Amino acid sequence: MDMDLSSLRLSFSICLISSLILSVCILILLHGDVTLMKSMKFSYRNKTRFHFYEDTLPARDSAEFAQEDKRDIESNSTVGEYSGIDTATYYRGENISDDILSMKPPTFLKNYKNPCWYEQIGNTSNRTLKCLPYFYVIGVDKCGTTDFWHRLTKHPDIETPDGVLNKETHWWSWRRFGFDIWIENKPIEHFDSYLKYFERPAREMEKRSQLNNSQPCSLITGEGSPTMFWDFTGWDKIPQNSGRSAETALLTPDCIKHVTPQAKLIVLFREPTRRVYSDYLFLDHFRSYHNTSVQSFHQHVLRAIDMLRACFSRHTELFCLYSKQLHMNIPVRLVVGMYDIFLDKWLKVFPTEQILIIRNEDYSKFTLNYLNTTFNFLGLKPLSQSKLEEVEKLSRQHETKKVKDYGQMMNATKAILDKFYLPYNQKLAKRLNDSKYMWID
Ligand SMILES: *[C@@H]1O[C@H](CO)[C@@H](O)[C@H](O)[C@H]1NC(C)=O
Ligand SMILES: *[C@@H]1O[C@H](CO)[C@@H](O)[C@H](O)[C@H]1NC(C)=O
Ligand SMILES: *[C@@H]1O[C@H](CO)[C@@H](O)[C@H](O)[C@H]1NC(C)=O
Ligand SMILES: *[C@@H]1O[C@H](CO)[C@@H](O)[C@H](O)[C@H]1NC(C)=O
Ligand SMILES: *[C@@H]1O[C@H](CO)[C@@H](O)[C@H](O)[C@H]1NC(C)=O
Ligand SMILES: *[C@@H]1O[C@H](CO)[C@@H](O)[C@H](O)[C@H]1NC(C)=O
Ligand SMILES: *[C@@H]1O[C@H](CO)[C@@H](O)[C@H](O)[C@H]1NC(C)=O
Ligand SMILES: *[C@@H]1O[C@H](CO)[C@@H](O)[C@H](O)[C@H]1NC(C)=O
Ligand SMILES: *[C@@H]1O[C@H](CO)[C@@H](O)[C@H](O)[C@H]1NC(C)=O
Ligand SMILES: CC(=O)N[C@H]1CO[C@H](CO)[C@@H](O)[C@@H]1O
Repeated sequence: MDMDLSSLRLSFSICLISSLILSVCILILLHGDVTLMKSMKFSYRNKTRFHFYEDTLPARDSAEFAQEDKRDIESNSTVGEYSGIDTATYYRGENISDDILSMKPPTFLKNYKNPCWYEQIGNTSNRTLKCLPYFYVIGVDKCGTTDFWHRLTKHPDIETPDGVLNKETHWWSWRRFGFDIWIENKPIEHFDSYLKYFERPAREMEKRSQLNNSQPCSLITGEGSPTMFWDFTGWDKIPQNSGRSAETALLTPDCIKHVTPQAKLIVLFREPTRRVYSDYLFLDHFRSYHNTSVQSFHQHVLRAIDMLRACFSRHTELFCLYSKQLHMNIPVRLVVGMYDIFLDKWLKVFPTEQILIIRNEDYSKFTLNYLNTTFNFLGLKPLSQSKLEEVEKLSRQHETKKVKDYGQMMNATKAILDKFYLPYNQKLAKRLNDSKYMWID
């Protein structure tokens, strides 16, 4: 057990290095954007934002695509532009979150399994292949997503994105709103910056497609930002939510469904009391003070529960769970383990066939089977038994010795947390019709 809880120090080092590299990349990207912004502002005012290729025929070869593109330019076609809606929808180059729900969704090329389209460069016949994720590992933090991702992406038909650990962008939950961990006012990352995470996979797909253009390209890409599942604290920055309450708000699932209706989602859950302790120890790395102990955990759990109760007494449950202010101040991320509440939001938008739910405890025990299940879920070709075993034997990722360093949480803390999570676990077990989500095994 505690599979994502050993060798965390190593992971921290990797994280640190990745963060450094990421920062440099962001700087480079931002710098690169300066020129883009100027020309894009022009386009934006003229309401000729992206050009999306409208593909209506089955797999065609590149020469035909080029022909079609030329025709579109010559006829001044507006086919595939973002948004027919008059309100400003795509604030490229401005420090305002993009209005995803007003964008005209891209029309995807039929000869790529992954959602991809051609974007025209300026008014030339040059174009680049742009891609969005075919799948998302949406969460949850400290439920073993890094290990899962590491093994999953050993499949030869999966290309990893750029981003932290070649896994996380945190764009849907954080970066599109200018958020980061405990930060709420970074410069906004725009949709085109998000697409940059998938530039390399897109190039690989194009290469593979050109090698064998009689076959639809079977390469896919995805991302695994564990905050996606639960962090809806940017909800009030979504323009369609003005005048809406937290209960009726449109959230990340709605936005993803809007741009990629066929997206496949994978979520890993773990017994929430163990998860939140692991989370607390993990977050020590990001705090300005390092005062972490089983005692501080106990005190902080009590305070977190008080803060939640105080909020619930004044506001609705969802309002509190989506409150940026609460997330900025609460000393323990208790909210993350209230799985049922967030799962409800995803299931309201996506059909169950598009969501794969895995318990971390089961994945740890039957890694090979769950990987095989996931490959099937993603419509990937099955791997041979020997290849599966090879992937299974890879060393555990993101395990941490932290619990060993700090010791198990106190029994009193565990009792409080178990009691706190019980009703949410019950609801989850009922929703999924499976008592294993009570975590009494
Ligand atoms: C394309 O649009 C420009 C500017 O709106 C216009 O001057 C030109 O005639 C159009 N070309 C075609 C082929 O419609
Ligand atoms: C396309 O761009 C070139 C160079 O930027 C410019 O000279 C030309 O007029 C543009 N064509 C149209 C149709 O806008
Ligand atoms: C089109 O792309 C090629 C290769 O990236 C580049 O060399 C060329 O200058 C581009 N042409 C225009 C008109 O942008
Ligand atoms: C824009 O970005 C800066 C950080 O560079 C941030 O402080 C600011 O609050 C952001 N938002 C607006 C609307 O300016
Ligand atoms: C193209 O795909 C077909 C069918 O999967 C395969 O038989 C052929 O070897 C592939 N060609 C290349 C160059 O990969
Ligand atoms: C550190 O923890 C101890 C014991 O839990 C507490 O008394 C102290 O105030 C804490 N310091 C900070 C800066 O949180
Ligand atoms: C993996 O899934 C495939 C397709 O359902 C199945 O045929 C195969 O037996 C599975 N392999 C293992 C090791 O479970
Ligand atoms: C904590 O609980 C465990 C298992 O329930 C028990 O074995 C242990 O003695 C308890 N520790 C204390 C200090 O009560
Ligand atoms: C729930 O699961 C039980 C046992 O697996 C099954 O008999 C029952 O029909 C299921 N109910 C629903 C609503 O799916
Ligand atoms: C505000 C802006 O950039 N307007 C431009 C829109 O496009 C026309 C013709 O392409 C330009 O003349 C305008 O300057």
